[in-house]
Amino acid sequence: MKAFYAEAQSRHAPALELQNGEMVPHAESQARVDAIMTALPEIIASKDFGIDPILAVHDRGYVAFLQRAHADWVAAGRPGDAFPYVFPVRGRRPLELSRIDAELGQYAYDCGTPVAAGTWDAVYWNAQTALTALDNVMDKRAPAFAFCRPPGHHAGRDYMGGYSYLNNVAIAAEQALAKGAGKVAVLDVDYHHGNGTQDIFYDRGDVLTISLHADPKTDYPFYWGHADETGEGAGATANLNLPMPRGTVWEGYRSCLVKALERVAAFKPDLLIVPYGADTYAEDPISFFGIETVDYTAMGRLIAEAGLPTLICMEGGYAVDALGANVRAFLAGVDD
Ligand code: SP5
Ligand code: ZN
Repeated sequence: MKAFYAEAQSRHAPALELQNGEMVPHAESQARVDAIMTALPEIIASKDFGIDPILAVHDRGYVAFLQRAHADWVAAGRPGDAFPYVFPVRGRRPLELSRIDAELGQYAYDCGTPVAAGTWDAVYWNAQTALTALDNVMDKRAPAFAFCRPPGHHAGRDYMGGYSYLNNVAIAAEQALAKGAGKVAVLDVDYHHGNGTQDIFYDRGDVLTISLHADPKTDYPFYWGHADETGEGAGATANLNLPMPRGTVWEGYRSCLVKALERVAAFKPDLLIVPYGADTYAEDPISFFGIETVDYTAMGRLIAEAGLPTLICMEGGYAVDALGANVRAFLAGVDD
């Protein structure tokens, strides 16, 4: 399968994140890149589609903030990466905010998603990677792998969180519609709920969003991903959440995936986008499912049986030692 990446994506290298009360080394590390690279036969460099496809999804003010946040942080005399510490829980109404801390809180929802020196360059090219892989899928009608990194599925129209800054999957979905696809389905198989993608398309009938994930009653991101979130307006019924308990192994996961694929088939999309996270893996250090490496091949195969043009975008997966094997196993299943 063709795989796409842009070198600039490696410029995002945050040092630390806040996890359960401690500043710890950032789980979304360059070591993940090295691990996945070894699993991919040939990497094709991404093309530049410009800023417009990004602005078709994301708020202009948010994008401008991402571009200057780290410079503003440095100008304020701060060390390291730009971190929020105060959040507008009473509502994010438009305010003329100038202090970097106020803006960080306005645009972030957690303390795991710092803005580092190279973050903007990295996420700009990350989106280009998704767009290049999409171009390949639409052109060749063969599946493609966008080696997106950092992840994207937690990022909303105007917010960052969950290691995500720009929503690569949403940018690709919107571009596919602009290029003539009538309907797009997103099938998110990362361990965590794809809250950003859900929010972006919540009132849309042309994009079906499905997420299989750990129950938000016990797991991040807590405030989204519950089964009663089904969409609204034109998108009523076009969102499906399939939360599963901690400890879920392939057998239980598989029956949820079959349900999800039935919904995809009924929707009759022109394109399927799969945000793939290897953090469902049994040994993942921050997650609690029991999927094994061989199961990823079965997962990929089931998804391929949908018989749709398919774009796979990388999301999470933090067991670095097994990450290459897990990605390879999944892609092998899709390619079978
Ligand atoms: C893309 C993606 O996978 N983002 C995940 C972001 C999760 N951030 C919070 C994780 C908290 C995990 N706490 C469990 C610690 C176990 N020692
Ligand atoms: Zn995840």
